[in-house]
Amino acid sequence: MSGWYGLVGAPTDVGNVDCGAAEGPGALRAMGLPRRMGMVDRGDVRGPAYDGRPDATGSRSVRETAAWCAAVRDGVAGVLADGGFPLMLGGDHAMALGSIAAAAAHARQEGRNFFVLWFDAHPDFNTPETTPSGNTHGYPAALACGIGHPDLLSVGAFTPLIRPDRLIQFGVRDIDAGERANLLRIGVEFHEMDAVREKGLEALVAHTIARIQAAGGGHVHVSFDIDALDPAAAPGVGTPVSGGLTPAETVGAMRLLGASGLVRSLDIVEFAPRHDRDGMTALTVEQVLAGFMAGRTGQRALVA
Ligand code: B3U
Ligand code: MN
Ligand code: MN
Repeated sequence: MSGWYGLVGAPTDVGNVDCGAAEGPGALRAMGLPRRMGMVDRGDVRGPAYDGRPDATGSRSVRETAAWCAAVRDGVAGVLADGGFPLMLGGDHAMALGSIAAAAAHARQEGRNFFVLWFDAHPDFNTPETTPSGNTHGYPAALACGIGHPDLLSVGAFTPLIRPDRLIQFGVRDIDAGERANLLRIGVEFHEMDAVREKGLEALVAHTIARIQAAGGGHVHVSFDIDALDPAAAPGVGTPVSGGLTPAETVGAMRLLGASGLVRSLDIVEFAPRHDRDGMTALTVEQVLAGFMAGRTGQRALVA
């Protein structure tokens, strides 16, 4: 179990024009979060500026997204190679393609099953054929499952990076029609908010952990989009959707995930400080992270 957290910043909103997520890592550093939480700050990766001109598929900033994701992939791979626990701080959610490419390669190299748990108001399961916006932050989960723009699929050393039945989504509530068809066709398990309300987030996550353990465990990557949370608690995002997760249930679920000992890499994305109110979103992010870390420490104490 890796004892240190390696922060990899990806300050960009190349996946959604000027949504404000580029300012996320800098704002959290200015508030002292990485230091307070004892993280090793490996700095920011860099990449090209946003280009709003759509390509032949109608997608925007594909080349730029691919360059950023390759840099994120290498930054996250570096932390894993050095024996740390990578925390990728976005940036928009397109960056998850880079961290998942690194995590999937690491899992394969270590001979572990690979799972991704996706917390988000949006499934991010569009392809160039189904996107209503052309924004690449609507693509990464589909790309990880092997469908989408070829210039983005090539960020990973292999494709698909995840077996679609090993991607599980929680809290989704804003799903485009073509995107829903993609999810159903590919066979992704997605828990919409009505299911979360009915069964409880912690119960759903506990069930998922048990299922992964029954499958022999593995490397679980958690990709957490801040807009999974209800905007009342986390208004600092570019695309808020009402009716989301409460901080309390999210902290509980993250604590369970930490304590499972299965999670080996994490993304926190889409924090847009310019939309925050009185630092509420930053505080919620810190609570969610603290819950995860506390679960993990408890797990280590049990094992030791
Ligand atoms: N599904 C829409 C909107 C969206 C996706 N991710 C966010 N918004 N944050 C799209 O553009 O693909
Ligand atoms: Mn997302
Ligand atoms: Mn989202």
